[in-house]
This record gives sequence, C-alpha cells and structure tokens, in this order.
Amino acid sequence: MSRLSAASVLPSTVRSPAYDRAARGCGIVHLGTGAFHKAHQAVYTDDALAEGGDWTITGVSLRSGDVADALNPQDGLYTLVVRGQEGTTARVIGSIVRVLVAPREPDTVMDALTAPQTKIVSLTITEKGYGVDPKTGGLDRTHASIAPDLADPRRPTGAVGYLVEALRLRRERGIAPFTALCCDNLPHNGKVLKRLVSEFAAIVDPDLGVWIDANVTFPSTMVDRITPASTETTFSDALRLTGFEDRAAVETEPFTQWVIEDDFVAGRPRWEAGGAIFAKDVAPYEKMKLRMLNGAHSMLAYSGYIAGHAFVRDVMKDAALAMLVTRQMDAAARTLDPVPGVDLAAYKSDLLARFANPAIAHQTYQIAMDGTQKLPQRLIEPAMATLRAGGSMDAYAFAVAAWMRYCLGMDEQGRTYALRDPREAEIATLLGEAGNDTASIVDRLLDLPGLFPADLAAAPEWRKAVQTRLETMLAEGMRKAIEREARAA
Ligand code: CS2
Repeated sequence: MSRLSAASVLPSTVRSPAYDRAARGCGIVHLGTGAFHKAHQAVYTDDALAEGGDWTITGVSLRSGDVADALNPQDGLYTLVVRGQEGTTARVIGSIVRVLVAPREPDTVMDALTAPQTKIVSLTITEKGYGVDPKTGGLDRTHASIAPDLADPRRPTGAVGYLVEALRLRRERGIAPFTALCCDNLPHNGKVLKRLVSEFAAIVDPDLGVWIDANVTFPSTMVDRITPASTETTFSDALRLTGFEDRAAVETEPFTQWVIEDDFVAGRPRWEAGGAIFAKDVAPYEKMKLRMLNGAHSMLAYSGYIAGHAFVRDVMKDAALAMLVTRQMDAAARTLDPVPGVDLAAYKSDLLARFANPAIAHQTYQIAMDGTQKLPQRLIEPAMATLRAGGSMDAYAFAVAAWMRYCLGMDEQGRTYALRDPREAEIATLLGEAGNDTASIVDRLLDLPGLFPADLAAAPEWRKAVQTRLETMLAEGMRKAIEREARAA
C-alpha cells in the first residue's frame, strides 16, 4: 500500500486541499504540532487557504521528532478522520507544509520565526509548557522550559525563549513583529502568554520588553475539539477511507469551535471560512468551556478511571456517573455570566452528547494527566466563585476528592500507574508522608504550594467535604462513592 503523498490520487469521497499548496507562502509558524493542532487550527487554516492567502503553516516540535518523521515524508499532508454518530469520514489536510524539530535544527526554527513572511506564531504546547508560576501567575524562572533559556537566551529551547529571541532578532533586523497566538486551554491565554514573554524579555533586555509591549499582540482564544490520541484504528480507518497508508493520521469528533480575539498586528487568515468566531472579548467563552467541558472532563476522568472506565463514552453509559457529569456542568454554569449568543442549557446538552459519542474512544487516562496544571482553571476557580457566592460545594468536593484518589497512583486492583503530572514527584513525597491517614492526605494535597487558594484550603467545611468523600472512595471503592454521591445529589 503506498503512502499518502502529494501525488496520491484520492477517492472522490475524500475531501482534499482545494488549492495549490506549492503556490502559497508560509505565514504561520506553529509551536507544538500535535494531534490537537492537526485536528483544529490546521483544519481552519486549510479552509481559509481554499479562499486564498499566504498562510500555510511551518510546524515546530519542541521536543520529539515523531510528528516530523511521520509528516515530512508525505509533504506535510495527513488524514483527518472524523467520527460522528452517522459514520466516519476522511479529509486530507494540506495547510502544514513541513515540520521542524527544534532540538535537531534550532537555527532553521529561528529562521522560520524571523522570516519576514511569518505573520503569526501560534502555540499548542499544553498547560505545562509555558512556565507559569502557580503562585504568582507570572514567569517561573526555575521552570524546566524557562531556566535554561534565561541562562542562555540566544540559544532557546522552550516556547517563551524562542518567542523572545525571535522578537529580539526581528527588532534588531527591522523586521515587523508577528502576532503570538496561544491556543491552549488556559484562562486568558493571550494575557498569560503576553505576561510571560514580557517578563522574560524584560530580564534579557528591558528595552526589548518595552518594544514587545508596544508592538506585539497576544490575542486570547477559546479552542475546542475533542481529539483522542491516534491509535492503530485511526491508521487503519485512514487507509480504508483514502486507500493510502498514513501514520500521521489524526481522529476527532465532528464538533469544532474556535473563538478568537481579533487583534492581529500583521493580518490573519480568513479563519471564518472554517467557522471561527471573532469576538471582542473571549473571556466568557473561555470560562464556559474550561469550567463546563474541561471541568466535567477532569471530574469524570479521575472518578471514571478509578471506577474502571477506560473511555469517556463508557462513563456516559454509567447512569450514576453520567448524572454527576451533568451536575458538574450545572454547577459550573451557575458560576458564569451570560455568554453572548450561547444558551447554556443547549451548550450542556451538546456537551453530554459529545461525551457520549460512541465512535470516539477518548481515554480517561489521557484526560487525567497533568492534573496540577488543569485543576485551577477547570475546578478550583469555579469552586472559589461558588464559595464566595455561598453555593453548594458538593460537585467540586467530589471532583477534588476523585483527583486525590487518583493521585495515589494505584487502582482498586492494586495496579500502579504513572500520574503523568509535572508535580508527580512532589505529590508522591507528600503522600508518602501522609501514609494511610485520609485527613493527612487531604491536608497535604490541599496545601500543595500554589494550587488551592488559601481561602479555599482554609475553609473547614470544604476540607471536611473533600475528606468525607475521599474516605468513602478509599473505604468502599469508587463505585460505591459514585452511587452514594449520585443519590445525595
Ligand atoms: C481534555 C481536553 O485532555 C483533556 O484534559 O479535557 O483535551 C478536551 O478534550 C479538549 O479541551 C476539548 O476541546
């Protein structure tokens, strides 16, 4: 079977790029060319390219070469497998023209970032990739992706370091700046990135910091598309639907959403072609999505994984747990201001249907990773808002207790698993000290530096609510805990 390439003759049922890729210039450099980027921004860009413009994408992997090794031999083309209730379709995406691997070819990455035709540098590097200090919200100078770059800013290895050095060189060479576009699930993601880049730049060169503040924009975005990690089934479906082997194929759901603050210093693709929404203020959409979708996701991932549900769709077949998912979304919705043009009840029922999509095998274990990076915006901030408003904390206490249960790193059959959290070692040390004492586990995890705000960690009812639930989870098992919680809800 031959491999997908520019010369592939695709069946008429497969949508392929409707433009001459070679004739289009590259206007975007994207850091973190993983499955989510390939199922989201790259698809919107493919739609925009069909209308025109020099907006192809140079992808950059900051660590592993896997994506580049799969994509480059097929000219950047890959299959997007879309799994809906009505069946599975395939589409070949052409917006990414090459992928660079930063550790292998740092100079080529810098050439791409400083090229005059690069108008946008976008990022999906996951929450932990930025180097945010959880205590201050600013730059964590000791972070693994920040500290080495601060020590040697001309030879960066992390995203913030690359952005700052590229902007420094552009300024020095008289090349206009680019827009830096954060597409990760962080609240106020544009503002967060701006703060990190400005702080880093001010350390390297105060004038550069001032110049960046005045000349570079950092639009915030809300991104949404459920994208499970690719599996052998993804690859075999891609082959079945297109007739070509494609180890770079990604799979996703039919739903997709992108809300973007329209603040670009050097132009942008017409992403509206793919359905992107441009808004003055992205914050209400971001908050809605992080709290309702991602908050419910995290809750169900921790409780579902321990209860033996490998996939989100299995959770949704478990009546008691599905009910807690609904409760989580309702609790989150109560913390939101009205979201322009969105009916939150309809948004919730769409989310429930998306979670239940039987064609999507989204692992609870995948969602459970990086808990310390995800909990604040998904569960802790709405919990704080609920505490301030005097509302019921039950949904949050259950979700946080489930996270604590998951942090123990052992399932109910006694099998151990990796937390896959950047603070995994710190958590293991605290839990080692706590031993089997539930109150002590709760105390230590609630006091994990920078995670829970002091007001919340100090609220005795909250501590008690988390502890009671964790006790049930440990003494009677997650199944019983879920049932008990659902009965009481
Ligand atoms: C998930 C998200 O892995 C996770 O933590 O909650 O990746 C989620 O699938 C996306 O944000 C959906 O847009």
